[in-house]
Amino acid sequence: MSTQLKNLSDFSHTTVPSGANFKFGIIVAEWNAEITGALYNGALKTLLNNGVKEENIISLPVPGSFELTGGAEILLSKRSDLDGVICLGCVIQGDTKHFDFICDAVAQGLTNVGIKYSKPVIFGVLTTNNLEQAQDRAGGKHGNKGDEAAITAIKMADFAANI
Ligand code: DLZ
Repeated sequence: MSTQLKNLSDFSHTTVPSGANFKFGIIVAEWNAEITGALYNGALKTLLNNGVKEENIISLPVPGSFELTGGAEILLSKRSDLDGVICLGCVIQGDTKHFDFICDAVAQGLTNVGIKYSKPVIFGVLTTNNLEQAQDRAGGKHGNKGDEAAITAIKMADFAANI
């Protein structure tokens, strides 16, 4: 798909606004921790490199990707000062239907939370057939989905601020 054309960490084709005035939450799923840890490192570094102040970032773990929706909902209900939430996870296809249920639920759930709060809730979730595909997108040959999620959060927070 598109990762053959675009590296997830290459933003040379686009203008990224400053994140200096924004506050973000980062919620990280603990399942597939090697991958989600790499996504988190990428997202954090990218926020900081684009002007977001360290004290304006709150980072929280949840057990698995399924819990990202609840985590985002709880965080935004308690922290109305946040401009958006970056949700990071990795769901790897197994032998059961779990993959489909989790992916569908998280995609729909995060969409709903974003609409409810009128704030960017970013889907930084890798949904891959195997571990290698995840590694390729967590700092490997296709870049880092965490970087992409952080840039998307800044862009959407800027979008909201300029309405
Ligand atoms: C149960 C489960 C499975 C099988 N696979 C994954 C996965 O690949 N990635 C992930 O983030 N979480 C997985 N989980 C855990 C669920 O997200 C969730 O934490 C549990 O079903 C408990 O609600």
